[in-house]
Amino acid sequence: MLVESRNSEAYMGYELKHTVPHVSILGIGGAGCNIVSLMAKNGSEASILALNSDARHLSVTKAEKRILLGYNTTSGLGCMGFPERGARAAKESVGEIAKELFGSQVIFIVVGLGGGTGTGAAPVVAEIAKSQGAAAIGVVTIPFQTENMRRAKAKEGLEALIGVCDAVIVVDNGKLLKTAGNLPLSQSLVAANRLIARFLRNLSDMLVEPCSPGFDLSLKALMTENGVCTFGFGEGFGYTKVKDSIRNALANLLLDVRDLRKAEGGIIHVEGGEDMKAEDLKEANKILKKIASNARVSCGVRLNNSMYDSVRATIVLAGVESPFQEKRRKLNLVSSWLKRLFRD
Ligand SMILES: Nc1nc2c(ncn2[C@@H]2O[C@H](COP(=O)(O)OP(=O)(O)OP(=O)(O)O)[C@@H](O)[C@H]2O)c(=O)[nH]1
Ligand SMILES: [Mg+2]
Repeated sequence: MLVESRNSEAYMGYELKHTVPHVSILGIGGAGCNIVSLMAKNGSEASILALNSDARHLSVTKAEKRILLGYNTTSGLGCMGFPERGARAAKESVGEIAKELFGSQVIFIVVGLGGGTGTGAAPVVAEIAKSQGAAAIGVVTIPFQTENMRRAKAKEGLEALIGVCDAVIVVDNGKLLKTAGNLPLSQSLVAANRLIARFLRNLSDMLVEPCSPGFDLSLKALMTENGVCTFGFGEGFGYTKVKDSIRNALANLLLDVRDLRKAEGGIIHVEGGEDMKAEDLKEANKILKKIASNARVSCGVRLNNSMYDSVRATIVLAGVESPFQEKRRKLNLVSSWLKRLFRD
């Protein structure tokens, strides 16, 4: 009897280990590396990797594993704004990238669109992730309004990524900087990067440590079915804390969304103390359902004993359309640009 129960314990341990997905978070290019640097050694279960064709920048990036992309293509000097070079550099390093990604089930690809390395390499890396059977989720910023030339490149890069990834979470750098607060420029970019790092940490923790029954499955379904996504954070205090945190998160979405009613899916993740009530969460669901009326909405909760009379909400909206990027079915989206890259 004892032997039998020991065996089933061991079996359960095996089962649990194999039902929790292994998550990798990859930063590519300057912005991607800056963001993942803030995540390395923060206690996250996810593997943190940094990829760049710029050797100097990579040398100051913090990550568990750093890969210099395409030395023969770029001599370690970066791609100087040319995505074609970024794609070539990534293809040169396919073997090393594939080896590092092996065994990951969910791969977040973090990139500032508009430059050479990240914009060009991200779709190639996403292809590698998909060929290994992983879910590939892009997490990208779009350039500031002032970066005129880069915005066109970013649009093409985004189309290419949508064509390969299961979902792409899009953040407008202009909105991100506003949300980060009124700080001197050097500090505000770091604060903005912290917001993305915090979001990634939340998201990967939600996948690894499910916070409500079935929530991880809804999260996976949402992340892998619905083209362009975006997110927002909100806080609330006192009697109306949950309601206010949802409203604030929706008011602070990090991408302009054309019509919230057209969103296909929504996730509310609420973190708060023991004073949170089940009624509050029903209310949260109702609010989001009212605003994004066509969305399938799921709600997850995390108890944080150090919080009282306040909550923090994260909202992810999936299948949205923004003025930057029209919504189109992703199967039709393998753009000519991507095909060109892969023909090279
Ligand atoms: N949020 C955020 N955006 C950044 C940061 N650095 C750059 N960006 C944005 O990302 C875009 C691409 O810049 P990089 O990431 O430096 O470009 P890259 O991928 O390294 O490409 P090359 O340097 O041309 O090889 C820029 O046009 C900015 O809009 C950063 O630290 N944080
Ligand atoms: Mg660079």
